Amino acid sequence: MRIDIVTIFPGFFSVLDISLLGRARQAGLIEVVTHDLREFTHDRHRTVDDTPYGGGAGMVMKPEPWGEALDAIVGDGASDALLVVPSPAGEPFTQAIARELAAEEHLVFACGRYEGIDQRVVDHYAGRMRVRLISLGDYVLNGGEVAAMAMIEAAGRLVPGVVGNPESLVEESHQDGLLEYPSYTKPAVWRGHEVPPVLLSGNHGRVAAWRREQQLDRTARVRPELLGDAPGDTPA
Ligand code: 6GU
Repeated sequence: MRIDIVTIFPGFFSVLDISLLGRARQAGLIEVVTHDLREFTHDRHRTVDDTPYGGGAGMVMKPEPWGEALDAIVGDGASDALLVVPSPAGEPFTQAIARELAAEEHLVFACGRYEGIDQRVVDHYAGRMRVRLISLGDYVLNGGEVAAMAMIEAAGRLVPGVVGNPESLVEESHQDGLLEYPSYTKPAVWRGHEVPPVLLSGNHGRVAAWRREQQLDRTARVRPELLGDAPGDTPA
C-alpha cells in the first residue's frame, strides 16, 4: 500500500517511523510519503490560506496549492487512488471504513487546517477519482493531521502482514460489532484483585462463553446503540 499525505505540518507524521507501522514501512508493506503543501505555493510568504468569500471568522485554504500538490501525486488525469479528506463534516470513521481503506492500493490524505479547504478542491477531484470526507468523531480538532494519523494507524494494521499474529485482529473491539472482553495476565492475584477464576479453569468452552457475556455486558452498559448490529446471540 502507498500512502501520500499533503499537510502544512509534515513533521507531524514522523511518529509513523516508529512502532508497528514503522516496522511495516521498513518491511516494504506500507510506503508513506509526506508532502509539504507550502512547497506548492509561489509567493514569498508561501501563503496557503485566505479570507472566506461571504465573510465570517477564520481562514480558508486556497485551492491552487492543493491542486498543484495533488496533481503532483496523482497526475493530471483520472486516478485509481482514493482521496481521503479528514473533515468534521465527513462520514464517521468506523472499523468498517478502516477495513475499506486497508484494501486500497493507494491512499492520498489531504489534511486541511483553519476552517477547511476551498470546496472546489473536493468538487474537482471528485470528477477524477474517488473522494471520501471522513470525520474522526463529533468534536473539533485544529486540523486533519491527527485524524489522518488515526485513520492510517487503524487501516495500516489491517494490511496483511503488518500485525504479526492475524488472530489478534479477530478478537478485538469493533471487529465483531461489540466491545472487547477484559484481558488478564500473571500474577493471578494483584493488589488483592483476583483474575476471574473461569480463566484459570482450562475449560475453553466456558472461557469463550464468559468472554462473550463480558462483551455483551460491556457493550450494553457503555455503547447500547451497538447492540442492534451485533451478529449472533444479540439479546432481545
Ligand atoms: Cl477529520 N478534522 C478536524 N479538523 N476535526 C475533526 C475531525 C477531522 N474529526 C473530528 N473532528
